[in-house]
Amino acid sequence: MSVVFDRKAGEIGGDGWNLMDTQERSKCSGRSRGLVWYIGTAACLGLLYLLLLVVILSYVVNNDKATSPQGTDQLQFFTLGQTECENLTLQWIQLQKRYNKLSESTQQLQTMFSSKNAELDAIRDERDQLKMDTRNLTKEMENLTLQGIQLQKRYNKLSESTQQLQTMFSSKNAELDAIRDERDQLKMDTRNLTKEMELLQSRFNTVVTMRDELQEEVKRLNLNRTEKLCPDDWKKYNNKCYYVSAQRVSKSWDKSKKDCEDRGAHLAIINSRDEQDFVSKFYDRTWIGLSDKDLEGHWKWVDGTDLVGDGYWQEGEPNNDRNIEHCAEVSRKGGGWNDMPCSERLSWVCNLPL
Ligand code: 2F8
Ligand code: CA
Repeated sequence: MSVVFDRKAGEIGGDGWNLMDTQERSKCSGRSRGLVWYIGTAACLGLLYLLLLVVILSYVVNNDKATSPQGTDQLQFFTLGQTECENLTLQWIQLQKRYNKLSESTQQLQTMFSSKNAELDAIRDERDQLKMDTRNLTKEMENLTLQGIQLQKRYNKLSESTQQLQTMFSSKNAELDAIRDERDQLKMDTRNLTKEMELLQSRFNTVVTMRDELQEEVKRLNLNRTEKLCPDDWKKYNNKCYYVSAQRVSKSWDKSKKDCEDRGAHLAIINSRDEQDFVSKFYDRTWIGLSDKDLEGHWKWVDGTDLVGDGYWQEGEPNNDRNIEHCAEVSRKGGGWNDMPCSERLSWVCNLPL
């Protein structure tokens, strides 16, 4: 007898199984009903064998009544019945053994079935978990895809900006290179000019020395003369020589002072009304050698002597207008003095006693 396990239905089938009708099979279906079914089958088979035994015995009795003498017949019948009974007992024992084996197989199958069922449940759980994981992963993947798209957009924008910056950087670099070249050129020019200036300064110093020597020589020669003379283009007035700046040339007070000193004289020092009138007639406005640069209100001449007396100030002067007037000019307006900002550019007059 073979036994088959139907995984789908969870039922057990086989040769004995097929002996049952459909209704009985459905009654006996299911895991717990297998054992009952086998016991039922065995009982049915037992009953069948008993029935068969009764039928055979009755057949033998009837047949012997018709064919054989009475005493011999009874003995033969008994012998036959005993043999048949022994056969049936043997068959019953074999059937019992097969039933036991079948029970064992059923139990094993039952165990296997339970273990397989547990395995199946575990696999189902695993599958469900995997399904859930897959769903989560799909969602995550969708999110990541969205993020990826946004990231790509940002990357593209960043790339554009980088490119623009790169372009700007290149242009600035070129500009920087040009400026560097220019700077280097200017440095070289400055070096050359410095050298040239040093050369000119040295020449100028030589010329100044020569001029001073010549002026000394003129002074020495003049001392020996009975009639003292002023240099060419200078004016002589009351034992003083006067240099009057050229027309349309103007300088600040300090530069005018320096010019006079370079000529071996000083910015005009005025000691009398007569001299004041003489100086005021050359130009509308003229620097003279008087200032209060060192101390406000303390007027001094360029030779370091203080202004003695009231001087020849115009009315209301010196007024140190806007607190920036520290140098004196002669202006034709009344011919008197006025204090002015020293940076003002005016004509100037130098003088030098003979
Ligand atoms: O420019 C400065 C000058 O301005 C006037 O003269 C035009 C002032 N005179 C008066 O206020 C009367 C100067 O004092 C001044 O120096
Ligand atoms: Ca003034």
